[in-house]
Amino acid sequence: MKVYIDGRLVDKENAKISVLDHGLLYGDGIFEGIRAYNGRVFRLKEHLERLWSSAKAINLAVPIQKKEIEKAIIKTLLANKLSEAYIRLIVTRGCGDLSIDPKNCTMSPSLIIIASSVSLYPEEFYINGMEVITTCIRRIRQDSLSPNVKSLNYLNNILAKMQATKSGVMEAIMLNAEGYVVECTSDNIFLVKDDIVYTPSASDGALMGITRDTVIELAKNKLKIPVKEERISVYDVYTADECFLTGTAAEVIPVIAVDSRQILDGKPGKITLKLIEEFKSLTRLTGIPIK
Ligand code: PXG
Repeated sequence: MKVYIDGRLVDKENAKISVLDHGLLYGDGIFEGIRAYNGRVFRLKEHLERLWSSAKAINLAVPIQKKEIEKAIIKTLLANKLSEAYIRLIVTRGCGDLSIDPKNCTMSPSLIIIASSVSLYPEEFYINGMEVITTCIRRIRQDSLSPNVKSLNYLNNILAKMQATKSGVMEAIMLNAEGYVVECTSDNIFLVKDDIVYTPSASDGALMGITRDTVIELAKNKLKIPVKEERISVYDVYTADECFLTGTAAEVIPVIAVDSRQILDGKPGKITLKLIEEFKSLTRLTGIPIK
């Protein structure tokens, strides 16, 4: 595997950064998870815009221009001979000293691109659905840190993920400080009730996921189903007709049980399955071509 670091493609064994990089010392940095399908990078413009917004929010200067990052991603995919890939883009704060203040980070931020073939969940889950739990770990309040900053510090989501794993499932629903459903540890959440699609709104602290946006568009424009961005309670989840999760790594995945309660008859819902199909065909046909 070849990894891109600051303009160079190196073997993964040599893909190293300094122990004094604040990305490592404090989780001070940002990332994006992107996918390539069928030789095309899906929604690259949106991912780069979100990266730039994350950078702006934490006052970090991305070391190269968007067009250059696009070229670097393509170069990395070609070097690894990948046409279907999960791409991780990382920008660290850079090297400093042992104080949290980034003013001492005199070296420029590092840009890292890792591309590999990855599937987050077993194939079987996409056909038969998956079970999730509600975690007691709350999402960080958005008045402390916006969920839209995709920072290198994912500890609260990691704690929630660990709780899911300990409980024998692979994903957990996270609530905000008020106790309303926000999203999962690395996916957005959707419900279907009486042929209307619901998802938590930005004001409840959900990350404005790029897959979330794509699915909202597909539901509205392709399936002609209304979508409401609304406050959702755990009760709403338990009593929904359908539930599914979205994320770049997860794509669109049906949920069939939450906290040991079956969602309707415990099978992936009709609208969920249609959205999975629409998502699959869209991702194969759109995006920035690799060659
Ligand atoms: N919510 C959170 C908290 C996320 O971290 C999403 C929703 C989905 O957003 P997109 O734009 O990808 O549709 C994410 C996605 C992984 C992984 O390896 C994914 C994410 C973060 C960390 C790991 O699956 N982000």
